[in-house]
Amino acid sequence: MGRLILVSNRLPVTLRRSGDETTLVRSVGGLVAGLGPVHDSEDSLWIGSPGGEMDDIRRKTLEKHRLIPVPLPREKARRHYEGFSNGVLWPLFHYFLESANFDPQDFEAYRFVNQCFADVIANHAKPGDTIWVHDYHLMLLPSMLRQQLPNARIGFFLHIPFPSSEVFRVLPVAETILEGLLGADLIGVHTYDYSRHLGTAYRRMLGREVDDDAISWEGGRCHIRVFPLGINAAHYAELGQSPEVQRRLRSWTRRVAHRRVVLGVDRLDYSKGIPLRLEAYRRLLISEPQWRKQVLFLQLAVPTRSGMPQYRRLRQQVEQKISHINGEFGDPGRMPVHYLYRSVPEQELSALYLLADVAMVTPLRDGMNLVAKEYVASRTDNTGVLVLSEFAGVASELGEALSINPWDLDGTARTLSRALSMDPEEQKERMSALRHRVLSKDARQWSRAFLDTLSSFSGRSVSASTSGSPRGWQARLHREFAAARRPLIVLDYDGTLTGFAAEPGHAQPDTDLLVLLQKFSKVRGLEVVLLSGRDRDTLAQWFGHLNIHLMAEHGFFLRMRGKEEWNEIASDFDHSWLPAVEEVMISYLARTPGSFIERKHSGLAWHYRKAEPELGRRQGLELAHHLTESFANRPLRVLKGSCVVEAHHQGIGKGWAYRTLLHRLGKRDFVLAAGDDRTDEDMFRAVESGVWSIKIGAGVTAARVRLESPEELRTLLALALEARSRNQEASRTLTAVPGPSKADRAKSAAVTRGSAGPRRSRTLGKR
Ligand code: ADQ
Repeated sequence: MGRLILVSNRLPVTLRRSGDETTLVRSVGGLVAGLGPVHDSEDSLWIGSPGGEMDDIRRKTLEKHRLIPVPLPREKARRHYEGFSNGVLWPLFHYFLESANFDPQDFEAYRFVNQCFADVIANHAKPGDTIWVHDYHLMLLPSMLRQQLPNARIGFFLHIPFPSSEVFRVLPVAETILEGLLGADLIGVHTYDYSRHLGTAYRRMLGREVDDDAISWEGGRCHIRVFPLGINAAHYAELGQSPEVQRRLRSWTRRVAHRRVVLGVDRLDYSKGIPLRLEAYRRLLISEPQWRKQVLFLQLAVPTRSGMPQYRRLRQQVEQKISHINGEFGDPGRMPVHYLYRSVPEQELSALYLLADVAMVTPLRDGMNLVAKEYVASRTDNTGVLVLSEFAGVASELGEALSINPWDLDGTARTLSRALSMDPEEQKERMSALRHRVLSKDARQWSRAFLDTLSSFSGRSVSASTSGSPRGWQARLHREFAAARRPLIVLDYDGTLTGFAAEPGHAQPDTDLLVLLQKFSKVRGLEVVLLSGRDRDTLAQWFGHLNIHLMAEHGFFLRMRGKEEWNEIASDFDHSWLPAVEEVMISYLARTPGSFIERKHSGLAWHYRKAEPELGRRQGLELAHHLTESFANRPLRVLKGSCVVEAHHQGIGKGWAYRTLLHRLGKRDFVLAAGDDRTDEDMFRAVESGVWSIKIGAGVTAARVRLESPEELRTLLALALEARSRNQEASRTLTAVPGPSKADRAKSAAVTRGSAGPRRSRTLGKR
């Protein structure tokens, strides 16, 4: 078993030096709350920046706690943290578009810092280790790590929301960020919404197919899964009973003097919605004056990112708001808002959770929000009311809370009034249901679920197409083809046997190719199939004279070798969606000069090879997305190929065609299947292990091996043919050699026992 390497931007501690002594203080925040228990109980290392000067003493203190610092130059670290991470990604991912200020130099620093992390991790990682990267500060790291450690097990967890792709695409480097994450075997997020948004971004912005919540890429498969973070609920429940917490609770109870307590606990961040929460409270005090003397609003705010101007402004705004409310409704000695701007020890926090009749967790956006869960876990007597923003990730788990929209100030005020007046029976009913949920999933289970899922995915992720020396596999393929008795070769045409022409009609086969196919068609025992997306007439016109099988429209039609007629492989398909899809394609035709529609029996294809490349690419992504979403309930499949978007009957595809073909032709002892685009991926996924599936060109693939161009494939095929002729030549020579003596025969049988027939012939023939 390898170790777990946790990676986050900051180490979970701050170093304090007094005299000769260096001590560690654990930082506050959701990430530390979630991962702290994992680090405490696992054989793990935690790698992150120390957030200050480093020297030997500090380094050694950290190492004692299995903490490894990543040293960063100060200015780069600032640009990475304040510039890009918290000046762009944080606001954008929380839907504060106008607060995101993109500066290319900040992004360069972001890239630089991610690379520093990759280098330190690569120095510490050993084979078998699991690397678990956390959060938005390190979104390029998975792919950087994958380059340095191709076989590593890499997970990534995003603690903040992943926004709608409409918001995400505002980011000038959005595509780079998406590519950066692909190096992970598994990406975890808190909610289904975030996973859907991420999948849509891959589909729309990179044109990646996301199937089974996974994205295939050149080096493997990257899965997206939902893991809502839990807290150590049992700990909060126990903590509340401790004498220290009870003492603090008594002291607070005296101070609040019979008033009802409404509690807010947050990092002082604009995403947490503190000013709007205070305004909603103010409106309650205006509309229902009876609460003015009966309620205390206690806002606990922990300082955060205080070097950044937005955060300094927020602090001022919150403090002004509080003094207004206190000025408006307070009496000396009885203020309606009590404000604490500091981090408090967990015993204090626990006492406040026990004190509060109502907890207001009202962020404008929040990835999850652990305060809501901590409050619920603390309320062991099932009293108390949670008022919860519908824009917190945790809202999808805590349905029994009173839900609010934080922008609806009067609505929030009314809900707060309802919370303050809720009878104990209803409180109990809601709180016990909430507690049940929060207690059932804690931080340990969360990390276990993530790590178990990660280990089930990795290992399978590294595509065979990247392994082994090219020479090695080609020689093996040739040997196997030469020895096979019933081989099968399935070839796509455009992009596989020939390059692309601007007009599909101009891509006629050249003489060399026809001669090559002719030679193949004469090989005894061999079945050759041309499986193309093209229509029947074109294939018949170009290849009809050859003694090979033809499959048109991705296998919808089959023309067996030596026959004139085409057969429709399946005829009971629902065609009714065709006109509606055609209408959508026509609208894209009008908007994309140079594009055109190809009408086939099995579906429609919109080609944009001749369009302006960038426009064509964007329109292609959009059309594919449009069709996928709008026709989700119809029996059609949308595929993005190379400069083409196709819609055809569900179930039809080259994978299905391949299986049908095998069924008709019977078992084969050698199969080569070559193709270049997404439509061929269907076939690559359908083939059995042992089949030589060959991807032509760059890009996503499930194929076993890769060649760069149609020319390389033609060379491979020509050499395969030669190898087979040599082999047959050798067998003939063998038959012509005068029979060996009885003693020789016995000797050679002993040498070659167990090896395949033709191979034995060649060995003997050479002698
Ligand atoms: P945060 O934005 O930090 O986390 P949250 O999940 O609420 O938000 O965690 C805050 C943590 O800080 C809680 O454990 C809380 O107890 C503690 N805390 C807050 N104020 C404090 C104070 N004054 N003194 C001491 N402790 C205090 C990010 C995302 C969240 C996501 C987490 C975890 O923004 O949406 O839930 O990561 O993934």
